[in-house]
Amino acid sequence: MFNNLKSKLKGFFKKTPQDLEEKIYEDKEKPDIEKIPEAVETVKVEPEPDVPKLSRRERIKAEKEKKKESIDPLEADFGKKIKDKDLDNILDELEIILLEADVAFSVAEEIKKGVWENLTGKKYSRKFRLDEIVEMAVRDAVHDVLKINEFDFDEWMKGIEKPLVIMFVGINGTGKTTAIAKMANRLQKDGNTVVMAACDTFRAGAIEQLSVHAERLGTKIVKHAQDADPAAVAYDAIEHAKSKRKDVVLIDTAGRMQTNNNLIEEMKKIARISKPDLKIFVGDSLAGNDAVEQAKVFNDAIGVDAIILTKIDTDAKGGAALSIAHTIGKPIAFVCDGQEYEDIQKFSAEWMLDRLFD
Ligand SMILES: Nc1nc2c(ncn2[C@@H]2O[C@H](COP(=O)(O)OP(=O)(O)OP(=O)(O)O)[C@@H](O)[C@H]2O)c(=O)[nH]1
Ligand SMILES: [Mg+2]
Repeated sequence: MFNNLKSKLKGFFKKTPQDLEEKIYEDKEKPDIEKIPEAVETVKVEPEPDVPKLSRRERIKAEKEKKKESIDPLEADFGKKIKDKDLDNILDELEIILLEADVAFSVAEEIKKGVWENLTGKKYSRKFRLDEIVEMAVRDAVHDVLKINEFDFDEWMKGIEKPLVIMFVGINGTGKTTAIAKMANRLQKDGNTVVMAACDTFRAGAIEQLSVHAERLGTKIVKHAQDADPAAVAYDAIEHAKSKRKDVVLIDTAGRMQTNNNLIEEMKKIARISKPDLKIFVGDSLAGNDAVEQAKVFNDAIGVDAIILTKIDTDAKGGAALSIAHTIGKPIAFVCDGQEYEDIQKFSAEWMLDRLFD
């Protein structure tokens, strides 16, 4: 009797879900809701004949490998512990790379300290070497600094009431006047009307220099005589732009050392009168350690909004970008890479990272 029941049950388990369904309705029996899903499940889990069976050890190993893949290399909880001595050695090497790329010493030190604090005592996945882990962490730290408040000038422009006023500041000879000419060219090509304000009334020849660019580019320039009050020039340029419905006013200012208090005060006055929508600090990519002090003084005086880094075409690697951005926490809007009007590009953190490390 039991043998018969066993063979019936065998037959039942070999059936597919469709067979079962057909069978149930063929017999015109009321479907047993409790039994059907159970039966379907049993059919589904029948082992495939050609799947190799793993031993317990093999299964554990496979499971670990699977876990490894989904793990952050810096947070592996079953990896190798980072030894402070090894970490110090690798970080010293990376610091030299940063210094060779013109990153200011204080900034390189701070980045190193931050990475050390993040990694000390941590475990890391055996899939990586320690130097790879540390380089990844330094790259991340640098990337974070460069990405701070990413600044898309063209997007920013769309939201500002016209005429929008942009003031350029920085120490002597960093490329402010050239950057203004490049920006005028870029803005005009995008269909904007531009007014240049010749507010460097301090250096002999500065008004003439800007006038030459204005003439070449067909840009309106507002200028006064040498030694005139630069704030008054800025005011006139903005009034002109308002009355003639011009789109953008670009204010050129005299180069001034961060140590010259009189000229720093004069710059504050230009900013107070012209109320710029954007104050751009123009920094030389070769500035090195000095970049930190410059950026601090200009930022404290008028509140810098963005940075243009110039002369990136020289043999500078561009570490000044990192120093300035790290010191004042402001975004780098553009980099200038030559003396032609087209030599101005939007800044990209990824591009700078490759330049620094490769
Ligand atoms: N190679 C290179 N030279 C540049 C770049 N930008 C500016 N220059 C050159 O740097 C020199 C100084 O440029 P300016 O634009 O006069 O600098 P500035 O900041 O206005 O100078 P001051 O008004 O005296 O403070 C000029 O010879 C420019 O041609 C650049 O991106 N690359
Ligand atoms: Mg100038």
